[in-house]
Amino acid sequence: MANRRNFIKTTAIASVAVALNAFKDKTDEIEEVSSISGKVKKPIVLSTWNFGIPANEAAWDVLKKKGRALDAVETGVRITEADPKERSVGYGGRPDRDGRVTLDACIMDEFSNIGSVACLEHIKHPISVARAVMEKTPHVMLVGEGAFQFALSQGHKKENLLVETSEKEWKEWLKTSDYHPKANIENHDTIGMIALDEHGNLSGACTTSGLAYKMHGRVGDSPIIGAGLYVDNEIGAATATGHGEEVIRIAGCHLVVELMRQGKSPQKACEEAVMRIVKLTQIRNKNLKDIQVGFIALNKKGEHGAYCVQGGFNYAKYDETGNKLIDAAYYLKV
Ligand code: SD4
Repeated sequence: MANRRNFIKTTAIASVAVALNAFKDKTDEIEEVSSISGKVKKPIVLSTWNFGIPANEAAWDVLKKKGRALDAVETGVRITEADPKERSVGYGGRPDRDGRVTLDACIMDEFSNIGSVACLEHIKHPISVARAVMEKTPHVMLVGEGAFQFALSQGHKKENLLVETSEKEWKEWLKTSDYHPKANIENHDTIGMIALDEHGNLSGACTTSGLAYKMHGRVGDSPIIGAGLYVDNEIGAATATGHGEEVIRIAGCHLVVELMRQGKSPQKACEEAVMRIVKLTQIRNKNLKDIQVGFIALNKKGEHGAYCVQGGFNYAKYDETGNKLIDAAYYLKV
């Protein structure tokens, strides 16, 4: 450790001395966290809601073969995207108020490469399109028709994603057109997945059809790096579910990761981010009962945490002890 510290200090002095010295103490802390390999719990994967269980299974198949966290999270969330019975992600997702299924997704790897798509229609696997944006374009985000054309160019097929049940429900909804997104509908929303692989690297993926009956063109937090997902391979990763507008307002997942950088545990970091939402809801004179947001987080040591505004949010954790659903602790006790 001492040698390592000396090395860091020497390097700092030799290169950008002024800038790095300002952050020297913090750098030492970060190195300590990432260098205690004996205590790191890995691999581990976390994902939101009940559908995290089968998604984690697929991710674990990659992780247990010493695969890359990036491949694990993409493989994992594709399971949910392809399932027509999951009515809030990918194929089978509920439509917007015009009856159009529009999908949002993003992905982030251990090198801080990022890719994202928003308001993408007719494509079953937005997460893989997001990955292609990351790996094959000079950009980080494509939306709407541009994202769709890019998906076709990458070999994705145009498909009808509106399943019969969703169409029936939407037609029923049109009779009142009452838009009040509720918390925890059917216990599943966005799937956000974060993983730490055998090599000690972190990645994350997040994919959703967004809030049912949203305005056409509405984009939530899920495809926005820093809001619905954030990964810093030196520190940790976080992903979110719930009312995207509230997550975007506090740049939620970036906040969770920055709180971990300041030394907070993943649990404390999630709690503090939720408290920021609670406070802003009061300042804005809105009713907290109408809001649900949940965060899950993982740090470089493989420690995890989760917290949400109100009860009902759960997440799946797969590590060497198995694949389990865990109820997240929550703020609003009434
Ligand atoms: C969104 N956060 O579009 C997503 C959807 C979700 O509960 O998780 N809904 O705002």
